[in-house]
Amino acid sequence: MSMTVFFDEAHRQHSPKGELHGGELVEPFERPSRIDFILDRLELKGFCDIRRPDRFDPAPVFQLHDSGYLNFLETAWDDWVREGFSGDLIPTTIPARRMPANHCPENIDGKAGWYAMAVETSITQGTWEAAKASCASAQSALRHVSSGEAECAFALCRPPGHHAMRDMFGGYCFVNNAAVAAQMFLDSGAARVAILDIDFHHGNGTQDIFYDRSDVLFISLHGHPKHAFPYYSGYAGEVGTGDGSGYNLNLPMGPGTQYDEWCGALETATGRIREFGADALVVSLGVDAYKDDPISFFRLESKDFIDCGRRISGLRLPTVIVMEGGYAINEIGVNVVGFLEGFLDN
Ligand code: SP5
Ligand code: ZN
Repeated sequence: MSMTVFFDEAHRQHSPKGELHGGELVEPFERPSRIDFILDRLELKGFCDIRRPDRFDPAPVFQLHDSGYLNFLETAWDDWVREGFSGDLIPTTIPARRMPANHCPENIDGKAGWYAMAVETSITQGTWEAAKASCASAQSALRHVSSGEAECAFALCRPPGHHAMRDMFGGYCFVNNAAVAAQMFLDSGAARVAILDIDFHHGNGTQDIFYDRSDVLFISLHGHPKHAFPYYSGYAGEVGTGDGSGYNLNLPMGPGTQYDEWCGALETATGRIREFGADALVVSLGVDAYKDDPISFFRLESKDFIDCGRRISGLRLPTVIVMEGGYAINEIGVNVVGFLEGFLDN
């Protein structure tokens, strides 16, 4: 048994020179070689159906993201160069509490801060091309499943997407690939879609996009925002608003959390998904909950990702698995492919 993988090598066009970390520009944690390690492991484990995605479809992306924001992403690099800068685009100013922030600036530095939720994420010449190709992989995986051709598919997305809000980039994310896949499930006939986000970080972008909607249930297991990025989002009290009230479930956990506790949260999540009556599932698959991840603080072992994949597969739903984070480069392939193997094994 195997699973079709969708992947576009255009991800390489997004390759920032540095990431602002600890007061220095360090080699970015979210780097192109992450994908190479995953591809190597897929090959070793016999996942041979690896396809390039079809063309990028902008329609569902414009449905979920702000058009001014998408236009910014498309033109940001050229505007930056025109301004006279030659380094990667990193905003220096973000609208902070009590600033009126009623007008998007025209200046590119101001504009980039307007559309940013964090400043560790640089924009480079090929960022927009890579982000579109990444989203196209999620879209092709979605079509592969929603057409009934397969019960599941894996979108090997890079850059990741779950921190991308309706009108903000950051956390290494630009376009919310998982949200786009969920929306496309709905557009193809599903009445209720669940998004289960097991990346170590809170999926603040996905939460933001569906916060007032009851047709998409969003559940995130993550490092408690008291201690972990994105810090200002991810508390258990964030349950949704209006029609969406009760359709957002945050399960934050503290430093040192191991699989027994994490798995309890996973069971809470799968229980809620069953009760919701989801017709389809999108998994935001980050493997940064791994014990040796350099920027995270959970203690999952490689074998735990296999068990986790098995349990999620037990939901027996049409499923699109979307790649998010994971920065322990040497183990990223083992952990991602372990999840897929567990998923297929159930
Ligand atoms: C997709 C994804 O996983 N994005 C994560 C973005 C995290 N960006 C900022 C991380 C700051 C981490 N600081 C941790 C210090 C550890 N010693
Ligand atoms: Zn993450």
